[in-house]
Amino acid sequence: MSEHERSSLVVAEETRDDLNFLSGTGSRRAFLRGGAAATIATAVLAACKPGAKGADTTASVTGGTMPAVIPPTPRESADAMDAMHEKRMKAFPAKTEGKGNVLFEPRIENGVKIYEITAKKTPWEVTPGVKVEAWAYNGMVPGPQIRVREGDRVRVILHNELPESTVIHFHGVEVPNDQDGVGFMTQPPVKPGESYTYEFTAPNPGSHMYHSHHNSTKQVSLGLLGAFIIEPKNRANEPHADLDTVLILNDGLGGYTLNGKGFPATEPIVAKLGQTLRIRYMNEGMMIHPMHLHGMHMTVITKDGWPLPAPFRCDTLNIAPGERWDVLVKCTNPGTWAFHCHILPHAEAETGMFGMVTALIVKA
Ligand SMILES: [Cu+2]
Repeated sequence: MSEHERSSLVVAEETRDDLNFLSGTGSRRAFLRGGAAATIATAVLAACKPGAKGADTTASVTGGTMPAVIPPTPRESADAMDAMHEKRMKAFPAKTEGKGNVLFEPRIENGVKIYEITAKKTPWEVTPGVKVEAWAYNGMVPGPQIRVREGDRVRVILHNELPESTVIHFHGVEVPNDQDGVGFMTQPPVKPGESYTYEFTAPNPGSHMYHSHHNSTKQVSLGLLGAFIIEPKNRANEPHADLDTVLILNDGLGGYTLNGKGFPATEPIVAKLGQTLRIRYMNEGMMIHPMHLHGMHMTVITKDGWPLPAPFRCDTLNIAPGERWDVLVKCTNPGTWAFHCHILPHAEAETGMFGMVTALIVKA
């Protein structure tokens, strides 16, 4: 392939790359546009082959004539595609600005844990170079991770700096009715520029969430969401875990994301051989996401914070919108293992892996 051919192909591929990245979703439109770019690339590649075999023949196209084209060989096509896959994989874990789900250290006043949360528009880098305008809690997506203990007195003060009203709902947390955060059902919406205070005693332990419950299709998918974990007062029945990871799935504005980032900007989970990892899946999106782990199995221990009477094992666990599932992984198999949503258009395209993909790295 000449330099000209190569550069034409690369330009077209970069265009498709960008489209996939921008949509982050492998959406039908992006897919079709990507396909168009690929067709152009093939045509350009072939048309630029000077003196290629058959160049003296002509083909009739819409009444005119043009030189016959010679498509790239399967090997050339495969090499071009594989180069994109390799580039994406080698970029992992890619650096991006901003990190979500950071542990929220409360201010404590008279024994009350106080969490001040400002909802505001924030530029958010989902994958390297791709920024979206997120609606974020305290400037991050997911919002800061709230972790309290059953019986703690908790106060959440919401400051609304968005151009719309909003509220905070504590998803899965069995709060008194007037603290449930549903506009016009349990409280008036919090208008732009206003603040609102929620207060309750942390009830049922488990992996829960907090998110907007006002115009939520837009507000939650733009990033107004976070983990709300209540640890049990009595830890005697808690399973042992060396590592505790929260994995929040979303499929909104930023495309398919794990903790607010798309592959290759997702964060790998790193464990030592023999360690037990607890993963808390939370789906804040609008679609199901069957999360699949290579090389090891998961033992599912809780559903929506409630311990299962009979834990079960699997390697693929479907996480539906609003659900939380806690699993344990005994890290017995060393290596870097793919860990991804198994709805394949959420994870892998012609340009390589994207979206809901990360890795579990078990270090020997
Ligand atoms: Cu998925």
